[in-house]
Amino acid sequence: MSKRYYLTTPIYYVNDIPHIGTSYTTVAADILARFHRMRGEEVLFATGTDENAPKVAQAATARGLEPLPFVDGMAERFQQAWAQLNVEYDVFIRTTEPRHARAVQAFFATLQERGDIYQGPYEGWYCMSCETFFTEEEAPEQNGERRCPNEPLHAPLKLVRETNYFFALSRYGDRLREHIEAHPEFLQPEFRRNEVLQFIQQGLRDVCITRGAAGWGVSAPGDPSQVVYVWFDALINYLTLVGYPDDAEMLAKWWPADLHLVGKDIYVRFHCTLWPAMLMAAGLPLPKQVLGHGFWMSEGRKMSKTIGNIIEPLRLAEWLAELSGARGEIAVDAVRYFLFREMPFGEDGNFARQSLLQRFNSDLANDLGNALNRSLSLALQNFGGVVPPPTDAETRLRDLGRETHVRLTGLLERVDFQGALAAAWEYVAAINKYLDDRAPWALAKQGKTEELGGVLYHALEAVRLVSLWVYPYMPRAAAEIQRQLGLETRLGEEPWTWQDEPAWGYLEPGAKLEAPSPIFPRIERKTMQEALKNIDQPAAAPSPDASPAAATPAFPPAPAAAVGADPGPADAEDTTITIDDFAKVELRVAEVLSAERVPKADKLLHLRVSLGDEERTVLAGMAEYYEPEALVGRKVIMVANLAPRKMRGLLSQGMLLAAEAGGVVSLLQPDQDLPAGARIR
Ligand code: ME8
Repeated sequence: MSKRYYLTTPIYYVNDIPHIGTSYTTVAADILARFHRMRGEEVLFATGTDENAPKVAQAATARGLEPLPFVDGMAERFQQAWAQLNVEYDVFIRTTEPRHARAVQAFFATLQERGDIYQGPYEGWYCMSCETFFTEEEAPEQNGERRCPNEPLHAPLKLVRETNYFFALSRYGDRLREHIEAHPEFLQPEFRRNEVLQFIQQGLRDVCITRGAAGWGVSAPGDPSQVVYVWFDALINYLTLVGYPDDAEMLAKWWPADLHLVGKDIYVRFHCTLWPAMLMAAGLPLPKQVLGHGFWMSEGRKMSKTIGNIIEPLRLAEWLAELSGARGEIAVDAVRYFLFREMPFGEDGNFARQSLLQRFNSDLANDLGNALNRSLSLALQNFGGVVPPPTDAETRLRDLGRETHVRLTGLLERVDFQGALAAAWEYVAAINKYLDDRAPWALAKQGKTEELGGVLYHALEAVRLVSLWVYPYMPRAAAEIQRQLGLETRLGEEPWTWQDEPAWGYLEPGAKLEAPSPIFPRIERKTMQEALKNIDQPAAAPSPDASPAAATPAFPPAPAAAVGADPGPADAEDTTITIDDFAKVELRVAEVLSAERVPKADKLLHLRVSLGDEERTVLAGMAEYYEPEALVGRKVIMVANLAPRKMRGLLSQGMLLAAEAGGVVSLLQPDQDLPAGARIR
């Protein structure tokens, strides 16, 4: 019996279109599903849509539609997007399906029977965007209203007072903590597990799991006046998918799930506290692992419809295809590659188009593309387009390939997507270095045909190995590599497999090779510069291997005295400063409270910022790069001890820092939510 692997993504709210964020989790699951399938495991990869939420009904109303036709259309949109992103899930669930309503009601009834659901009066502050209740302490009143602690831009919280059903979550704190401590692999990564333990430590409150207003959603069993709270409903999808409550055999086959992949936003409260407690209450085993990943930010903020800074991966792939001339499906693969190469899975990252283009050129066109093109072209020129005969003398890439394969397997088992790609690219670099060192073009000139054949066979076989490693990330590109290696016909016979030790010598000497044609055509420098100039949103942090963008003051230009170091005319050559010089600059986190254009000044924005204990006015030359509204609420970095300067009748009391490269200007900001006024050192 083959090993089984059941993995899930969150089911997404259909009030939003699929974007980089939701695509990130879904593609992550696709990568893992492909990896496990390659290892011969029976995989169940599930995703779906969360359709019973009040905000979904609200979104339908806003479009003048009944909820059902609206969610039908949106669910289709998600399915299409995943297909276009080369995602191959096994099952898709929609929470409006009758099988799911049955599962929710059965689950609810079980908990009622077991005494963990009771009725009582409820009063709480509800954020519709998050579909979450907050206490008065979590959302203190400010200016006569309460705002969502997760995102102040969400609509003000609404007070809900009614008699509802409650789930006795408070009974499960100790058992949850014991389970988490006894199973270190259960909650990953470790730092997020600690957040969960802290959350439980504070004491868990019972959760209100129904709403009194009968309407959109699943009604409580035996009480049609109550609709089940969307989170209680949504989490149960993981059981509906595997046959709960009707198909005991299927449930026994697939439950518990091996992995729930989720973003950090729904990790602590929902997937690591509420859900495991619900399962304990129902007497069901807990999932083997819940993994919480970080967030892609856009313009330094979480991507969301409320903020209006959504990036759509398919639009991005179209843009990349247009700039490079790559086939559409290959550009999609390149975007998939980028998402997992650029940002460590557990952490947050700021999305930057510039980094995407740079990685496309350097990693895909140059490194991988070159390794394939050079080996293929030389084989074509010197061996009439067939696989040359190997020799026993060449072992370097074989040995390194085996070592890398074992390392990579371990990394993917630990869901280190970035680490696995880095390992693969170290090997790609080794292939290119091998070709440089062994200089097959020189061997050809010298007529050393046997040696030449050995070198080329070795390089081609190494590229084939890479195609297997990148297949989970870039399935179409990997297939194209294999096609050019002449393996297309053998694909059907020998599926993509991931053995414990990779076969070496798979390419058959004498088998036909295809003519090389660039899979990732290089983007011209000029095209890249033009494209970056024209983008409508500022690209942000450059990738680690890109040349660092210079930190430039946004405005006003720093008078020498303000940066502490007086360069002095004679010292023009020596631009170094001492640590004491640098210490004179007081850099602090500032929160933008308001922003507006300065009349008759095209470039200037008039900002009010908070430094925690005081407010300042800043005039920043950012009007060409940012809409004023997009800045409000942002935390930026400010030089706080700059001599004030009067401009346009206003006194500017500081300077914001921004990075600039290729005509793109991006404000610097801390990658954690720090309080306004925090010092930078
Ligand atoms: O929360 N970066 O659905 P949702 C990375 N329906 N991942 C992101 C992201 C970003 N900027 N934005 C979203 C819900 N995500 C519930 C889930 S599950 C039983 C119910 C991803 O549409 C990430 O996985 O708001 C996050 O957890 C999920 O989308 C939230 O999707």
